[in-house]
Amino acid sequence: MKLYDYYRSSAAYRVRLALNLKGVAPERVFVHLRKGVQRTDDYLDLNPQGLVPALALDGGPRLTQSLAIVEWLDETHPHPPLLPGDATARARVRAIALSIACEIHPLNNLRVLQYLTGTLGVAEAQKDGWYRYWVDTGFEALERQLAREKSTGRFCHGDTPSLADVCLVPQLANARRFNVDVTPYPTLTRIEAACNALPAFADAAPANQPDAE
Ligand SMILES: N[C@@H](CCC(=O)N[C@@H](CS)C(=O)NCC(=O)O)C(=O)O
Repeated sequence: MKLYDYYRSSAAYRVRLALNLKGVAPERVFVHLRKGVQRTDDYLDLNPQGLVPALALDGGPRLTQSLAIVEWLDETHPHPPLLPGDATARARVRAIALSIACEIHPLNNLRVLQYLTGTLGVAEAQKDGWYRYWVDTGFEALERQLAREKSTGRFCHGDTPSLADVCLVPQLANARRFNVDVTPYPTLTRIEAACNALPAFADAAPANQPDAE
């Protein structure tokens, strides 16, 4: 297995977390997003979307989209599970994960921010305002949800890490990089601290990757 990765990519960070939790260590290939390697013919041949992560499986198949990769890992390496056994609980965990992966992350992706400043000529300060606005909108809703729901435990769902935590921790790391004030989100940061106390989370952090700059 080969993971196409970039230390600062929060979508790749989700997959690194899931791999570490499962104890799976694929070969790593680093795709330098700031240098545009994701838009080269070689990489587009691997993933026509020009996004990381991608996971090339032995024998040929290539998986893309972080949540699809994490669910594939969960199905092929069931222990420890990243989704609960109960269908209603599974829907809750997926909803939390999707509230980050679909409602926050795509609006703040590198190519979106580059389109704002490059094509539309938006100033850096306005771009940063855009970034913070969409993070705050998503985090406010998630904080309200997690603070009031009884299924929230030490982690987003109960007392073991799940797909939801695998999405939350990278998004918080990304928010801090853009100087978002996370103090209004005490439940999210409490869960983040519980996650980061685990070696699987600490080892997947951007600063601890071989391609970190
Ligand atoms: N929905 C995709 C998002 C992947 C994605 O947006 N990756 C970013 C890094 S976090 C990327 O490769 N960006 C390259 C670019 O914007 O040019 C997933 O979950 O895998």
